[in-house]
Amino acid sequence: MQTTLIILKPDAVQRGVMGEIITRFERKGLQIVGCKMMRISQDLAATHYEAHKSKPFYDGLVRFMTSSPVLVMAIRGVGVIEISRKMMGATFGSKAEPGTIRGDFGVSNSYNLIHGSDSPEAAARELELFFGKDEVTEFSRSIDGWVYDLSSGAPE
Ligand code: 3AN
Repeated sequence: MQTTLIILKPDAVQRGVMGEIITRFERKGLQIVGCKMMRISQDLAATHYEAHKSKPFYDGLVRFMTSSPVLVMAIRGVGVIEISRKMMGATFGSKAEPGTIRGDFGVSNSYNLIHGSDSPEAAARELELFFGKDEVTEFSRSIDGWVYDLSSGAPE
């Protein structure tokens, strides 16, 4: 089991598509174990995107991410990092395949609706940045025996 950080960016919140995006994760069988709305501070945006500091799009990205509230989620599942990245689609809305979140909900290359951690190391770092310890709750779901084959003892 893995947990990843998903951010529904200001454009997803303002355009009123949070519910449709959350529904996709729920329908997939992934489990939301943390969820809150927040306004990202300059400091948090700078830390979160520090790897992109030298990029030409960095200032615009920080301005966008701090411009309006976001919805941050901790989402759990077997292989959730790879699965959620596939569900998000390519970085640019103009390039993302139909069927993906970015491919279905947007056309912009800057306003691309969603962030998802891209590795286990990034997920651990980003979850700690955005969530306090008691804000992510581990709980068992009665549907897990139908979402996963649990007959071997491990979810498959
Ligand atoms: P992804 O979110 O698909 O992992 P990254 O990690 O390459 O994409 O980039 C982080 C964020 O920076 C993206 N979500 C996107 O919002 C923004 N970004 C990346 N490349 C560009 C670009 N060329 N122009 C504008 N924004 C960009």
